[in-house]
Amino acid sequence: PFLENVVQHPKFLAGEIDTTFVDTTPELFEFAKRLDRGNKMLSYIANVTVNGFPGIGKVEKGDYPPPRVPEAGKKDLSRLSGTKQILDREGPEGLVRWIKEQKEVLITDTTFRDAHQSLLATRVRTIDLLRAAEPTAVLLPELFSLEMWGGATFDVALRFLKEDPWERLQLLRKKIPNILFQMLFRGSNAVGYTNYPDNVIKEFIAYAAEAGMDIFRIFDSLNWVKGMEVAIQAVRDAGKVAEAAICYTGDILDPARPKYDIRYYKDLAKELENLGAHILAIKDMAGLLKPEAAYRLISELKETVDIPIHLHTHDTSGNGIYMYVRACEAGVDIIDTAINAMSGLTSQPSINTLMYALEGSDRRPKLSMAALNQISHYWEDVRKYYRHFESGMLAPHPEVYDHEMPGGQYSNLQQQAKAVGLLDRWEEILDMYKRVNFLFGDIVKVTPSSKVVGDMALFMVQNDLNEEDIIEKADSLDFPNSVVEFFQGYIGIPPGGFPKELQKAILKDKKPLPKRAGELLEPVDFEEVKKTLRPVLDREPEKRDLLSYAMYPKVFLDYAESLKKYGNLSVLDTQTFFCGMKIGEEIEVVIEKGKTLIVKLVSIGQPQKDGTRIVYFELNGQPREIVVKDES
Ligand code: 3PY
Ligand code: ZN
Repeated sequence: PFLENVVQHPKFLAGEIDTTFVDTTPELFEFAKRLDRGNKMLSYIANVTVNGFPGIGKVEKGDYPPPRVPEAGKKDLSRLSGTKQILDREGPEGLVRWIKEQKEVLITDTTFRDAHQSLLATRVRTIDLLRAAEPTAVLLPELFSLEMWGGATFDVALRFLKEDPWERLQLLRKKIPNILFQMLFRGSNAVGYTNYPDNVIKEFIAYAAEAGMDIFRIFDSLNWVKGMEVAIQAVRDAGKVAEAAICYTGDILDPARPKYDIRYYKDLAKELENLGAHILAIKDMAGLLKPEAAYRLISELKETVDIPIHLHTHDTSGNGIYMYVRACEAGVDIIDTAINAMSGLTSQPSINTLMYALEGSDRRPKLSMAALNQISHYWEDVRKYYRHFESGMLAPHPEVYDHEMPGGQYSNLQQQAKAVGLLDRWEEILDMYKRVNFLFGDIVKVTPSSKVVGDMALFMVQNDLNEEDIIEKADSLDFPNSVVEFFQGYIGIPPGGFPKELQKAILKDKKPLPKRAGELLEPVDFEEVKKTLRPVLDREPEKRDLLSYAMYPKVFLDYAESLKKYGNLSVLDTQTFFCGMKIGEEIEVVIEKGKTLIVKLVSIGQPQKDGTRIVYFELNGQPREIVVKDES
């Protein structure tokens, strides 16, 4: 009202009031902006304190000392030199030459991506990654690469963490200029769960390359090479490293599984090499590769292809280290491990353990044991902030060799089973997962094909169906959408094609796609997306916004909504982000360099008639009240 009075005053309207302060003191407006950002942050804190965090509910903050951030010394980051400089200087071919000259096995650290995707539901936030970034760059400069992006991180960052995944990539790049960055790219499904038009795949890769990505591990969830071609070519066009992956399925030691025998892998490896892959990855996403199988597979692949071989596994069975040692003996070039505190079980094997396992071997990596321990201590401390997302798996799980379900899916499907009241039939679901795999013709199971098998297994247990029923009662069954689309060919074609009779029964009057989905889908018109997003973002949309929206339209719009309501939440410490604050507690939030909010939670009022509560704060010493709706 005061301001309105001023601007309507006759003197003001007549221009007789001196308003040059508007131009001469822009900090006044900066101050207003900061207050606004402060209020938004308080709104978020008030809301999470009163209502809890989606999926975990209201939980109290743990009382932990600050994490032990390793002392990285005062290093000039721009003088660090590592594999990144080799790629930038010599290109992918030069990098490949260098890899082949190394005697030691090279190490990709997955702590920033797959490790937390597999142990903590992908929930690790940028702020915690950033604190580990500089120590990792300075103390472990001999690492081959850091897998730190892609897979499920893109979706989870936007959907649950309300963070921009592109910003994560750029911030980490600034702190780690010397180690190659690596991402997991799901072929024609990019970083999503569905097929995208080819133009989206190409634009996504080109932009990620510009934003600092170096190595793209490209896989297809059915090992369908056609589903990988567009991505491989796009990475080559961007001058980056195309790492084509074969998903390891079945068991080459088992003569009863001839579909995925050694010949299958050798032929596929050759095909990917011919297609222009710079590196071949063996992606053992469920941890099914047994030690002797690894020895045989790697030995024979080394004789089959000239490009380096990069092996990925999960330690679910507990055999990961022994398997890696055998792979090293067979001449594997690069392997994926995680920092000890984030390793083991459904995550990657521990690099700290592997260093001891390879003692006395000329393949032992060149890494500092002291540095590995220090960085592990940091993650040991930080992991506690994410305790609500732990899977609960306490011991190795060799049964994975039997059901073949990837670790990430295990806890997810359990949640799905719980949601439909089937948790007490979990053993049956596991058995059905295995049976569905054979019903579908023995297929690769990894995102998104693994979800199709999981959905079908749940559907069959829920409706008490067996294999015969599916064909006989097909007309009266309403199959899950993912299953119908799978048999239409939306995520590709499995080796040997679909079982014909089953495909007919499931599709009923629907037809299979005549061509690859990415070719058939209408290209995304990025100019149109720009028009959609302009009013939503209140600014000119950037390329990254368009790409995020193309991947996940609804998730991106919700993220934009959160940004408007609460501002940039990635700056908030992790415990407060998930648990809110305790009464009387004071925290600092650095909203940008040199700008800090000091927030104190004073008290929370009783619920009012309209279901709201007033939350009383002090913001930089000034009292503030925030009204929130109590959802309980
Ligand atoms: C992903 O696609 O996210 C995976 O990690 C598959 O193994
Ligand atoms: Zn993995």
